[in-house]
Amino acid sequence: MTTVEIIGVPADYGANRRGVDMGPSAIRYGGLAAELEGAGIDCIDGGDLAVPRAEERDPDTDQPTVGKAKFLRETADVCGRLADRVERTLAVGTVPLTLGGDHSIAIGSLVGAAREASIGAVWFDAHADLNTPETTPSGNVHGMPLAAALGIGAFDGVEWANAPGLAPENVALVGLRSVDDAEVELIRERGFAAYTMSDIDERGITAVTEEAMATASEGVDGVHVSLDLDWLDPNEAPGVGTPVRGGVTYREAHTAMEVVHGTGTLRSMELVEVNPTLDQYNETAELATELAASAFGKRVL
Ligand code: B3U
Ligand code: MN
Ligand code: MN
Repeated sequence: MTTVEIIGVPADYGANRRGVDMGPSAIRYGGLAAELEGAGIDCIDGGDLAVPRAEERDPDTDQPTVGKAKFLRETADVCGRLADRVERTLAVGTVPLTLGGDHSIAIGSLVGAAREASIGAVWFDAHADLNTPETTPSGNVHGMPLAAALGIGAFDGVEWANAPGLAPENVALVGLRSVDDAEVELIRERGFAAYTMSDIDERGITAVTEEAMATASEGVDGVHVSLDLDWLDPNEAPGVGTPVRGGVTYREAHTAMEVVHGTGTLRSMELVEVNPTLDQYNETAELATELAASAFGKRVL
């Protein structure tokens, strides 16, 4: 029986809007443990990492400056501790399910998952999250975690940020529709497996997700699935900080998660960018719990 450990990370240092720090509570209230139990999963709630409130911090002063990235010291601290937790969880044969928080926490998830193993990563997101401290238009680290984990840009050689066992050929991005020029260049240059919404329209979510999972799992120990709720259309998931029209539907999202489960390669997962202050009756958090359950094998019959 699969055992999943929930790790809450109430951090919003990397986002441009406040509120994602309430994500872990909202997802728990949304019924995560019950949904996972419905999937036949043994579920442990490991509680939340301690994260000091962003109001107590100054984004610009007293920071180790790495390009234009904001709140880097705080992000490094949170991600370092999350990486240790993820690594320990995996070491005892348990699957970490991390609840954000903004997407910058994925640096910690990836580093922890890729310390003692080789991994692939599938990034379900409207955005590519491949900006660097030099190319970022916003300074927000939630637009950079994939670049950081791959040691791209000024993150090159920054130990807390680079995921040792994650190779670029095992990265796939799914659902892109808001990509900055520098990210487009990087995707082309490095040849990342990247699927836009047009690819999903043309080929269907099943074929695209199967191909993404095959790329990510080729020759590695397992796959990390990073699910940014802004991957979905804002009609389905209004409670996110940076909604982008034209995302996947409710059905497509579930189908993709069922494909993830069907591959048998899921090793760690995270749900990020749920912002309860922008949500309607917690529906985005509830959707996140449902999608996690599908990824872990929940079926109607
Ligand atoms: N690419 C933009 C916007 C963005 C990325 N991720 C989110 N928004 N959620 C940036 O700021 O890097
Ligand atoms: Mn993201
Ligand atoms: Mn996004």
